[in-house]
Parts: sequence; C-alpha cells; structure tokens
Amino acid sequence: MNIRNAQFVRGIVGTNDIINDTKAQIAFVGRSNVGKSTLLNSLVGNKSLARSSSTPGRTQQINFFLIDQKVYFVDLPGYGYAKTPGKQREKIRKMIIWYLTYSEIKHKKVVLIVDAKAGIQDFDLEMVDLLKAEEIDFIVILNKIDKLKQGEVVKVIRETEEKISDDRIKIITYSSKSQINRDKIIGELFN
Ligand SMILES: Nc1nc2c(ncn2[C@@H]2O[C@H](COP(=O)(O)OP(=O)(O)O)[C@@H](O)[C@H]2O)c(=O)[nH]1
Ligand SMILES: [Mg+2]
Repeated sequence: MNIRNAQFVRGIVGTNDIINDTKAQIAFVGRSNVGKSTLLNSLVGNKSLARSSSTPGRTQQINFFLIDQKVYFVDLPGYGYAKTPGKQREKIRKMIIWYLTYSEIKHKKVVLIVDAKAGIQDFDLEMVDLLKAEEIDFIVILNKIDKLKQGEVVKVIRETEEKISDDRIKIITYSSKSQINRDKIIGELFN
C-alpha cells in the first residue's frame, strides 16, 4: 500500500466540524521532540508536510492532514516538555486528553511514539493507560533507533514490552533515516 496524496487541511485547538467527519483518524502522539511530525512526513513521503523542528514544544495545535481523500493523519502537540511553561503544558495535556476521549470520532487509531534512547517514560505510560481505558486501537513506535547500538535496541524493546504488558499491542522500531519498517507501520495503520 502506498500513499499517493497528502494535504494539510486545518489546525484546531478545540471543538471543530472536522472532528465529526466520518473518515477514520490516525493520531500521532508522544512527548515533544520524539519525532512525531518527521514520522508522519516519512510515512507519506513528503519531508515538509508536517512541520518538524529541532526546537521541542513548537506544535501547539492539532493538525489534520487528509491522506488519499479517505483517512486523516492527526499530528497532536507533544506532551511533557519540561521547558514549556506549566500552564501551557497543562493546556496541551488537556487538549490531547480531550481529543483522545472525544467519543464522536468514528474510527480512531493512535500511533504512540517513544524516543528509543530515552525509553518509555511515566508520561507515556499515562497515555498507554488512557488508551487502554478508552479501548483505542494503538501501536507503539520506538523511534530514532539509528541512535542506538544493536544491543540497546534489543534491551529497549524488552523493557517496553514489560512496561506495556499486553501482547496484543504491537511495538515497532523505526528510524526516519533508514525508513526500515515503514511498510510494516503503514500495514498496521491501514489494516
Ligand atoms: N536521529 C534521528 N533524528 C530524528 C528522527 N526523527 C526525527 N528526528 C529529529 O528529531 C527532532 C524532532 O523531530 P520532530 O518530528 O519535530 O518531533 P516532534 O516534536 O515529536 O514532532 C528533529 O530535529 C528531527 O530531525 C530519527 O528517526 N532519527
Ligand atoms: Mg511535531
């Protein structure tokens, strides 16, 4: 399966018509700077679609991209970035929770992205618990594995499996540099 067309539709910060669109939505969530926007770009094969940044905490709205006229990719702001002021951080956290728990969205899948070097953190586990409680279908991406040695990759996969402790949840390693597992991720998202 290949993505042929991807376009930015709009960015929202709260209730908006687009939420009630009957198309499926695949949301990218994770801490700031883990590579959410870069992963989204790498899946659609367009390096500049979602704005990626080396400065964490830049995306502060929920961005909708229409993929092949049938699915939305939804780029959520990153949570848990220490340098974002507390009030703003809480606003972002609430926005993410609002989006994930909003029940009107018909088909929702989530890609939870973790920086493989940092490993899965408390904020991520909070997200895992929320996704489980809401019965949202999700996969976990251990991202930026180009920064790890082979032994470290094996270790972080094992640690993540232990912390998530649910065999049904797929854990997939990725790097936007090598793009190995790109087809596997796309397969999981569009099955
Ligand atoms: N080494 C490496 N760097 C990456 C990878 N993916 C993203 N980055 C870098 O990580 C930084 C944050 O990426 P971005 O996509 O903006 O993260 P976001 O805040 O989660 O959306 C940027 O400087 C990217 O170039 C990857 O797979 N490997
Ligand atoms: Mg981003």
